[in-house]
Amino acid sequence: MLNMMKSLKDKLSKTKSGFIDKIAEVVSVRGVFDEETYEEIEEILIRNDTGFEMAEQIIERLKKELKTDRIKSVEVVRIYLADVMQDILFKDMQEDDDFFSLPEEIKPYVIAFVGVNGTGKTTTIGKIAHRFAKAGKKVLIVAGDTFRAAAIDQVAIWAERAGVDILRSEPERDPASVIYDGVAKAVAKSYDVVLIDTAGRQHTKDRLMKELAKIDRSIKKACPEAPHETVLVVDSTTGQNAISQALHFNEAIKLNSIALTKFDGTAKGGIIFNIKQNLQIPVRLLGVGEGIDDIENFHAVRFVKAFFDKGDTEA
Ligand SMILES: Nc1nc2c(ncn2[C@@H]2O[C@H](COP(=O)(O)OP(=O)(O)OP(=O)(O)O)[C@@H](O)[C@H]2O)c(=O)[nH]1
Ligand SMILES: [Mg+2]
Repeated sequence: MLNMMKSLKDKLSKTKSGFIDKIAEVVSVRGVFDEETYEEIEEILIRNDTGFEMAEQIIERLKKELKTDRIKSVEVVRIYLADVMQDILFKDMQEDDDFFSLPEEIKPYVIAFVGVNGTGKTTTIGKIAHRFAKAGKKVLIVAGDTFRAAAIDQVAIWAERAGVDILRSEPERDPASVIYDGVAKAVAKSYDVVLIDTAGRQHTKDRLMKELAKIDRSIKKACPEAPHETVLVVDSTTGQNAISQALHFNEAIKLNSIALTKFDGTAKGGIIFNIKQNLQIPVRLLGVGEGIDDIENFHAVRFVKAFFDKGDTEA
């Protein structure tokens, strides 16, 4: 656990320097907590994709907290800000939420991955497959991105790395029918988990959104209660657009959770607060690198700790 904490902290270092360190800088340069300082902090929050309303909410709470105390050091602000943000993220959330712990009675547990182009769907599936395989689960990846031959090869490489089975087809077959075959196979052969890869698609393209609804129907034909989880994979560097992606995808196929990828590469961590403010869909996974182990359950407390910790002490 300590090791994991440390690595998460390291991986968030870029995000921190674009966000928390800037706030600390403002506070130490200005030295006082006047309106202007608060405005500058608010601006940093907004620039980091927190969203206007969320930034206002954070500032308001910070003002309230700080007023009672009148302490004006950077360290104290760091602590208060961490508290306020943790509170906001933690609200209505189960801290022990574990994506990788599946209900025993559901077999196969079918998880579909959707999202716009290049967000990290295939990579995320590879990482998740590896986790489940390590836990002794019988995993089937379904190569439902039949659009490009290269996409099928890419997901096949991940299946091999993770040591799990894959159902693949010839390129350009109808994705809904390939996915039907995959889920039907998993039902027949008693797989524990099915991970369905889908082609990246723009949320504004009606035809592609309809295709997603068709995919959903064909999954249900093979397994009526499935998909048990539909994950929207969002690139954390996308900014505000993430919200509109989620709303559009959620209309085509009911989303259960969000995997926020490339969190290691963004200097703008605020999107996580923005999602909390604007969507009813929880972030359950964080992608923090390109390697097979670079995936984490999202825990508000751990996340905020990693985010705010100064680096020299163990979180
Ligand atoms: N740094 C970093 N890179 C990531 C992460 N997740 C994915 N990537 C990279 O993002 C790029 C796109 O990843 P893919 O998994 O191919 O994305 P995709 O959503 O399947 O793409 P399409 O199928 O084309 O829509 C690859 O270069 C991945 O290595 C992450 O958490 N961190
Ligand atoms: Mg892909």
